[in-house]
Amino acid sequence: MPTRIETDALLRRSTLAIVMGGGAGTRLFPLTKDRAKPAVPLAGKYRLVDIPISNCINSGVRQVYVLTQYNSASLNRHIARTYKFDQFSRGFIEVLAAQQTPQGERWYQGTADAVRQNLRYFLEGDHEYFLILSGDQLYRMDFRKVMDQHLMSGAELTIATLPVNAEDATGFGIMKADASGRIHEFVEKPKDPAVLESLRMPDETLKELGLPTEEARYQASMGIYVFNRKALIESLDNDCMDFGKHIIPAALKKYKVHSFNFQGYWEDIGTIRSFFHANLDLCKLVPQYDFFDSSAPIFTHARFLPATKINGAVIREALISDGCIITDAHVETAVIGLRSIIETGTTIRDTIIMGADYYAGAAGTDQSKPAPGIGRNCRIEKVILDKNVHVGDNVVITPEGKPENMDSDLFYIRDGIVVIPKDTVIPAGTWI
Ligand code: ADQ
Ligand code: ADP
Repeated sequence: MPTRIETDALLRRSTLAIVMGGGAGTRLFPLTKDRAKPAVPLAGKYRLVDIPISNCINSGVRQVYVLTQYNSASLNRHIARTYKFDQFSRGFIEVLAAQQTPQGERWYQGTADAVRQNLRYFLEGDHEYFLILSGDQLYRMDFRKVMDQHLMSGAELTIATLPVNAEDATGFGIMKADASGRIHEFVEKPKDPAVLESLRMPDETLKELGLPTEEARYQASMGIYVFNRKALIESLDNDCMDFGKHIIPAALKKYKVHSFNFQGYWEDIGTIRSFFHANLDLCKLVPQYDFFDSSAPIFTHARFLPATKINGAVIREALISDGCIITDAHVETAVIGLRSIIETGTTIRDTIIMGADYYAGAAGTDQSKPAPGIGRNCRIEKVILDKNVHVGDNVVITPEGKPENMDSDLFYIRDGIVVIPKDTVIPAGTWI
């Protein structure tokens, strides 16, 4: 077993983290309409990318690249303002956008392709370990434990895994490992029930993990990988596009590939539906994900906003971020983002309000445009209201009586959730 000091030193000096910040961005559309996926606001005051970066920092990994499909001002601004290391440390967090590469006319086509196209940057340093992370997951993981196990097992590639049920298994890379944790089979998103059955986790493993044996479980890839340098270089020396579909199955034949069994809350937040539910889960009496854990805090841009002002309201199970002004409103199961203004008589239920980047009349803003905020006597239910949206008085927004999915000028509906895109102005009296 490596000592704590040895593992810490390897994570600090010899490990480079690569956050996969998103491909085409269709699954979170329209939240990704005007911004790169890692910049999508989360839980009122964070952005998606804060989760993997905070996990890195809390685990001692301070050299991080974020790969994204295109550059967006909000992402660059967020990273530049939030993550600064002192000049004596070798730490950095940098965004690499597909559009900026010299061969820029060819966009990334898959996760492996995205890493391959930037390999020259990744290999510049003398890093021995490459930690590849997804950018759209809500979880807290101590990568020191992953690294301990990677070193102890002598693996050249370690994949973080968690047990899932049969229904979910078809959406993941599913593998079969032996008692030592070595993986011998890996099938990306198995659709064939016979194949799935053959990958079922043995009862002994379930017992070891303290899980009931009645229900079938499958060992699923979390899309989190630790590659040794040589294994990464060799694995990408081809035209394969995807880690899950191509690189991992091929690696099993050539390298020692082990699984790391993760235990804890983990949620994919890469679709409108999962993003919506994970945010609202944070409003519960005891949320599954703990933003209050000060031993491994989630970092974000420190904004120096005033405390929220509440001029009378009924608020039940809600997150209220900094800098809001709420007047005689009814708020139930809702995430209320930064600088939200909510006027008298308005009801907000099962909704995410992302807030605003500025207040009315702020210098440098377009004064002719109605200010962000929600007017009087509105009813807003099952909605994601993106940033800087103006909602006039007497507006109703609800998916009730509408199709599960639809597009219109002012809004989109995805999986029965209404999404109002950034900067939209909804005139007074509108019924959606
Ligand atoms: P998926 O999530 O379906 O499966 P994929 O679409 O390849 O895999 O995305 C993985 C991550 O990379 C996501 O965070 C995505 O946003 C990002 N990404 C995709 N294309 C990218 C690109 N061109 N540039 C930058 N980032 C990009 C994967 C594995 C499965 C595993 C699940 C777990 O393939 O085996 O079970 O993740 O969620
Ligand atoms: P945050 O991290 O607070 O979400 P952003 O970096 O997205 O912040 O934006 C916050 C700051 O950026 C604002 O204080 C403002 O100065 C500026 N800003 C961003 N978008 C706009 C906009 N549409 N109009 C005016 N200012 C903006």
